[in-house]
Amino acid sequence: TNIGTDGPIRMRTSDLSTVTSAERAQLLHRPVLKSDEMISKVKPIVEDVRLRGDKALLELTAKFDKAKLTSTVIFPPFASETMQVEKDVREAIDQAYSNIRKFHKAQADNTTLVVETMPGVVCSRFARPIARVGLYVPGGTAILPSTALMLGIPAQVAGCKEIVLATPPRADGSISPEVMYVAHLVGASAVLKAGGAQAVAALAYGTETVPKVDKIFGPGNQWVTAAKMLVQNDTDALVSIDMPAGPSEVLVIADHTANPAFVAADLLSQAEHGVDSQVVLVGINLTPEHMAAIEQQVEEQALALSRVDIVRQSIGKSIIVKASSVEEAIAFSNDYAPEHLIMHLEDASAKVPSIDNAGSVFVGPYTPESCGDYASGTNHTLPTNGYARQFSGVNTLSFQKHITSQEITMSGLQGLGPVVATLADCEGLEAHANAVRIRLRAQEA
Ligand code: HSO
Ligand code: ZN
Repeated sequence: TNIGTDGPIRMRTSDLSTVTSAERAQLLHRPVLKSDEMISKVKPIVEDVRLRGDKALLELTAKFDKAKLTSTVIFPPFASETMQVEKDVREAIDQAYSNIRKFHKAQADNTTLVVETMPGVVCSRFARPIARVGLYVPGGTAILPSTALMLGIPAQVAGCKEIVLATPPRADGSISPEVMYVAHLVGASAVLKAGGAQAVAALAYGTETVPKVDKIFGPGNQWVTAAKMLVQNDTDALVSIDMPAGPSEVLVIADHTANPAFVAADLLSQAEHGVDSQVVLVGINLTPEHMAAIEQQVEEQALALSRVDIVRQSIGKSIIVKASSVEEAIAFSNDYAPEHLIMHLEDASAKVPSIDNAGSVFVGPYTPESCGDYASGTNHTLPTNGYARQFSGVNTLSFQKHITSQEITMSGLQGLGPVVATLADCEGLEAHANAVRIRLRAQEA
């Protein structure tokens, strides 16, 4: 196999012109997430935090994060020592903040939709922020201030009143200064020093010190994902979540114009996220030399990466799919519904209208996914696992909900009332019909 600590770093190849439909289905398939098993594992943790609050949270944080804390929540203003960031990093965060804010501010729904459906019958719809939101920023092998930006900015521009950012503390009990700096920028109302299922439980139920939230956002490992699914189904928690999450993915479509080094770099930027990362390359009529050049670039660039051991495993599980036309390649991608789709294609932007399913699309040779991951303006919290068929990535509307409203005039009711009374009679709901007829009779009198 390709999975080991040495040996070639290579992807498996399949050809769409020769695969059976069962093999094609297998190519589209993601590894099974053992969600039932994970839910039963997180259940006792979630219950513990629900019942024992802060005490449980502190014990679990000592156990899982090796951090001995006396309190788990910090409130603003955050001490400036906790957010000391190198100048170049601070400037980069500021530029990313500005771009992401611009794009997300433009998405906010500040309008009231008003439609007169019949004379005197006016229906409207307006948006309100979700009051209290919890943002989960993973810890683990990489610090992720970018995720704090991607979740915090839409919450801020949507006008959420309470923004609780949760992230696991380091063993010394601190939070990375970059994440603290972003918490400050996005106006977080509290930072919860906890991770995993225990953090999700604290956000869902609240504790003596942790504010309860209405919706929980953010990527995380299997524990976090399972905990989000569990609390979402608990009517006592009365909390919703952004979307189901799975390992991160990219699908790259490449034709004869594709630069092998660029394609390889894009595949590897996804592969380095974790051993479960899903990486797919769809090549359109690539010559054997072109394909070999890409594969060689993957290997060469991978060997120079500090995370080569992670990449070796994720690339080892990844696939190359040969297609014989752009249409065939895009049809495959639409069926796969990737989290990220990168198009290394001649006249790539002209092909975008045929994309039906993808979390976010990266068009042309100078648009690496990294730009969307960090700073161009789009969000990087995106549907994985094929959920791009029915889910959008996190956006400003994820932090708003809509209220509908209607106002009917006296003469409007004369027009609409009989319709409603007839339908109410038809459903056998007399009181409904009465609510209309009592008014119509009052008008006649
Ligand atoms: N590609 C990741 C997001 C990320 N990349 C964060 C770097 N930092 C999931 O969309
Ligand atoms: Zn990334």
